[in-house]
Amino acid sequence: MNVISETLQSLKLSNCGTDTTFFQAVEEVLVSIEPLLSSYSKYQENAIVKRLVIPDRQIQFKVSWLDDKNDIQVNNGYRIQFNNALGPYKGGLRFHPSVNSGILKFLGFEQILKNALTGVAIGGGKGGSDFDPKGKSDKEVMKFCRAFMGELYKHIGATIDVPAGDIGVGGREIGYLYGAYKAYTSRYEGVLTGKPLFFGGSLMRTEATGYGVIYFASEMLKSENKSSLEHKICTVSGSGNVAIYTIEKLKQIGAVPVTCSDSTGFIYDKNGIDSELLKVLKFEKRVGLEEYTNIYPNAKFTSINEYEDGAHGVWSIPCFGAFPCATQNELTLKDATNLISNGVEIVTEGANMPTTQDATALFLKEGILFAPAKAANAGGVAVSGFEMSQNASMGKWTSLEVDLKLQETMREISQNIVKTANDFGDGRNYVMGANIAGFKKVADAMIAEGI
Ligand code: NDP
Ligand code: 2IT
Repeated sequence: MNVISETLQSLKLSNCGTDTTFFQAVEEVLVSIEPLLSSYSKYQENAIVKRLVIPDRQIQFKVSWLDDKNDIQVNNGYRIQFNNALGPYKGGLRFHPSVNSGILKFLGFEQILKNALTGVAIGGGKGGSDFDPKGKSDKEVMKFCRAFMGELYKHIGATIDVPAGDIGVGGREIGYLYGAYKAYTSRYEGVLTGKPLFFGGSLMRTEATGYGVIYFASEMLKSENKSSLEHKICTVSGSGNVAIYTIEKLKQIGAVPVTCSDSTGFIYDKNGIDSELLKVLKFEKRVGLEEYTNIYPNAKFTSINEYEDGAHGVWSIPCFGAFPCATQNELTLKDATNLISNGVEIVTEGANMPTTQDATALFLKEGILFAPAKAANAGGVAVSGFEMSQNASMGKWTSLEVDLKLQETMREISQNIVKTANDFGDGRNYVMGANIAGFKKVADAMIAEGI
């Protein structure tokens, strides 16, 4: 279809060199919404595709801060306010040396459709910095956060744009960022989510993304009349917020998660990964995964230097369910081939776009159940939306209330996707179902709001 190829062509031409992941995310969406675009002319008449792929605004700023030696350090800061048709811009902040505007555009674009699927009134955005929290003291992280917020506070607000965490940004960073926002503005409002519990955080926000991933996978298995995850061997990548609570929920429902990974390598523990130990290693000690074997000498650590060319060690372990929860493009065609030949039955994306395009295509072709990130990991931002509601009403929901609402949200997302995919002729294609359902909601709001 013309509008799809024209849009992809113009994005390719305007690519500033860092936009490969953004292009990948847009291409995946546009190709899969083709059946919707050819059924309804209103989306083309209102130029929705062209309007959706360009952010409302991209803010880039300098962050200068003093390290512990009193030397001046300088980083880049960003906030991409992508689309607010459905509500205030909403999406995480990523602190990682790989951050650039292209990565944040990919994440911001995905966030628009993900947030639409949650049913909460939130638009899409993303931000962050190339600052690396690794190896920095608490004071350095605090000083960086204060300097970063020194510019960001001018652009955000509880009804304008509400950032949260992502890679490298957890409770510690959100606490410092919130303190800085308050210092600059004198406002005590729900401007960030994922806050610590004693100043406006929601119970269950920490667990929400990982728990939601498992609720979604369980719904998917149920709607396919397949056996549940109980007693099944599962592989998980990552060892941060999303991975840890994915592992924790897998264990709660009686599955056996046998792997986790980080940027140094992966752990295989056939008795099941100890998620409590991961919390200590990653959130308190902030060390590499090899230390896991100090406590569990029978677990095996494999360094990334030992990985097969083009593959990632975790995905060589036979499993029923695979849960990529680390970062983008961490599950390649070679990994998908390994997983399929080892009998994988369900792949659920906890990270954002962890599966490469050719690997996704292979899973779909081979009939493997495949849950795309914008649906499967939407529980995190959904509970962020619940945190915004609690802040706005100055209320506090119990863990049980939040957990039940999270389960209901993941069930509704799954049912909406299956219905949409069925309406467009392929009920098992959750990628198409998620993209069409998310796109349609945002596009209809954009049309109703005019230009
Ligand atoms: P964390 O920073 O808590 O953990 C990230 C994990 O991934 C760490 O184990 C880290 O290893 C590993 N990792 C990061 N980058 C790389 C890399 N380039 N190569 C290998 N390993 C890497 O982040 P989260 O758990 O919050 O985020 C993980 C994924 O989930 C991301 O894609 C994020 O966008 C997505 N997500 C997060 C949500 C949330 O609520 N936090 C919500 C929805 C999606 P190491 O410890 O060595 O750095
Ligand atoms: O990718 C994501 O959905 C997140 N990092 C969470 C965003 C949020 O606003 O809670």
